[in-house]
Order: sequence, then C-alpha cells, then structure tokens
Amino acid sequence: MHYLEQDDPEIAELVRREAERIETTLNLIAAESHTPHSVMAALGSVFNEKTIEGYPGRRFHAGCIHADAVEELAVSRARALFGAEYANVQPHSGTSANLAVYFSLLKTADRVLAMSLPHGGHLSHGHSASITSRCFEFAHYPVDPETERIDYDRVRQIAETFHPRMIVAGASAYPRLIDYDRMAEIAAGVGAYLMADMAHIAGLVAADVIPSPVPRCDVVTFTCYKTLMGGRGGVILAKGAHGDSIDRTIFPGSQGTSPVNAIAAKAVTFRRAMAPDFRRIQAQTIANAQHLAAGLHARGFRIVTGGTENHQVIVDVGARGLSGDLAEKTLERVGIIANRNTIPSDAVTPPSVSGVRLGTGALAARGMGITEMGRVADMIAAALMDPEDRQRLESVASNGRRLCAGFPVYPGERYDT
Ligand code: DSN
Repeated sequence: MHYLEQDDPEIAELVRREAERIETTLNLIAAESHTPHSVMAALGSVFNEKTIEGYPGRRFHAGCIHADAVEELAVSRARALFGAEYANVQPHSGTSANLAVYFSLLKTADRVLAMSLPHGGHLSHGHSASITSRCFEFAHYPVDPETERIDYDRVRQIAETFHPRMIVAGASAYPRLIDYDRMAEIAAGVGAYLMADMAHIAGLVAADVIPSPVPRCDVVTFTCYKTLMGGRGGVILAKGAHGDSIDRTIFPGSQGTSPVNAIAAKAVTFRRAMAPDFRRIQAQTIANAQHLAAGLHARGFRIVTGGTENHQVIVDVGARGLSGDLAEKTLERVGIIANRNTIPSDAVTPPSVSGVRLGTGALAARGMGITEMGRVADMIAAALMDPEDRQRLESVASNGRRLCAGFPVYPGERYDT
C-alpha cells in the first residue's frame, strides 16, 4: 500500500474502500471466497514480470529457471491434490479452460450435451451468447421440473438421440451433488467424452467432503477463486492421453504467455488445500449452507430442490412476490451481498429472474458457523419482508455490521500506508 499510495493515491483509496467493503458486508456470492495473504503475496510478486511462452524445459524465452520450478510445483500439486494423471495450470480463466478442452478433444461443429443455463449450467457450456455455441453444436439437458434435480434418464434419452461427442457435467447454480458414475455410464453408452466443470465445488472436492469427478471423467476443469479460496485463473485436469493435445491447445493454440504470478498463486492454493484447516473450512461451508437453507425454509422461503448438498442455496424469492433483481438490491442495501439467479421454473430471461443464489464459502472462510447462519437467515428474512421499510432495513444493516465486526477477514494493519 505504501508504494501504491505514492504512485496512485486514487487506486490506493479504492483498494482501502474495497477492503472496508469486504470487512463490513456478508459475502454470499457463491462464486467468491476470501483469499489468504500468502496467495495475495504470490499474486503481487516479482513473477508478474516473467514472460514464459511454452512449458517448463521448453520455453521460448530465457531466464525461466525459477518460473519453470513454479509451474512444475503447481502441476505436481494439482495432480496430487485431485489424483489426476495430467494437469495444465496455464488457463487464464474457467472459460479459457473450457474452450481449450472443447478444441482439444473435438472437431469444430462436433456435438456437445450440457446442462441448460437457466437450469444451472454455465455460459461456456454452449449458451447462445457464448462463442462456444458458434464453434460446436450444443444441446442442453434440463432438470426435472418437480424435483429440480438432474433427471439422468432424461439425460440418457437426449444423449441417445443427439449423439454428442462430449457430455458436460457441471453447473454454476445447482445445489445438489452430481452422480458422475451415472454420467460416465451415459457418456460411455453413446461413445462420448465426459467432461466435468467443477469450478464452483473445487474446494469441496479438494477437501474430499463431496465426491470427486476426476476418476470418472476424461477431463475436469475448474477455477481457483471460488470454494478453493485461491487467486483468479483456470486449471485443466485430464487423463494422461489427452495431455499433449490440451497443452498444444492452451499454448500456442489459444493463449500466449501465462502469468507466472497467477501460476505461483495456484501452487500456494493447492498446498493450502492439503492442510487440515482447509478441510475444516470446506466441511463448515456445507454445514453452513444446509443450516442457512433450513433457516430460510423455516422462515417461509421456498428453497430450490428443497435444500443443498454443497455450498449453494438457491432461494425462490418469486414465490414471495419478489423479483431476484429486487431481492439482490434489497440485500445489498443491508450489507448482504448475493446475486440474482434464474431458477428452473423461470419462464422469463435475465435480468428479470425469480431466484437468489447464496453461497457460504466466504462466510465459512472468515470463521462463521451455524450459529451465525441462523442470524444471517433472520437478517435475509427481515430484509425481504418489505424492501420499502427503511427503518427495518437500517436495523438489519446494523445487525450485519455487528456480526461482521466479530469475524474480521483481514485482521491487522494490512491496508494502512
Ligand atoms: N461462473 C460465474 C458464477 O457462477 O457466478 C462466475 O465465476
């Protein structure tokens, strides 16, 4: 902060304000967590300066001796953490990783079957707004309209008529476990590759508190900054046989140099994910989500799928006469940060959606447990009771600030100059 203040006081001030925002609000964004100092240190290190096209031992620039060691550590730790034959730690993001997988294993215009976006899938799984849909022919499987869970018989049925070359298992808004055994059987039955996008649940998988897709899939992609609590960026895990092709598709196929500071941060993230404390946080994340879901249900909210088995709770605020948009804005007014989300029954398209997606990774990372989830459920219920009741909203906001003060994210003087 000292150097930033000298060179750019405006950005320094924004960093301080963002740190204050993080400290004083309850982060329920399912795609975020809090990043430890060690990961931040790697991200802000001199490795930012290094250009490293290629792979360790076969670079297109000199001076890579330490960068090579960083990448080798990141790769070996990723493989050990997830039990994978192959890892590529260079993807800039989850979407870059997914694109690289499609272009490695498929030919342009090949067919892919993935989960529908409004039912929980992701843009990079072939949504019409994504470049992925222009390069490959996607079909999408829905969830069951009653249970709101994946209907594996329906997935099989679609696969048998669509004949995909690849099936994607994975979601950005799905609070239930995915049965990778069944997905693998379906993929094998139609001769398709099985890819899992475990971006949201990578921390839970690393800690072994939910089943891993790695043993049953040809390829698994993920990002490091959600439940995994790391820096930004993507990773690809795969069976060894796909390694050469994926390497070539990442570099030189779709990326130039990869940021060594981000790769170093990934290495630190994987090491931290092997520690007992990390496992405790991940187990707490799920316990918190289940407690929050039960608490909101008890306060009259309909929870999509009736509960959760991971870090996500998807609330049907439409059933209470609210739009997801209004709920998101009202919660932000009281310092509860979440995002509006489609729910399976939504007939409308974003931004007018009737769900709110809550994730408990960040609250568990700052030390909150089930007692605090009861208080958070109370606050959400009170805030959403009447978004026009300014007095009530102020009282909820002040409860939230008190709760945050007891669970500092970044204790100490870190943001002083
Ligand atoms: N995949 C997006 C989300 O789930 O919010 C961003 O990471």
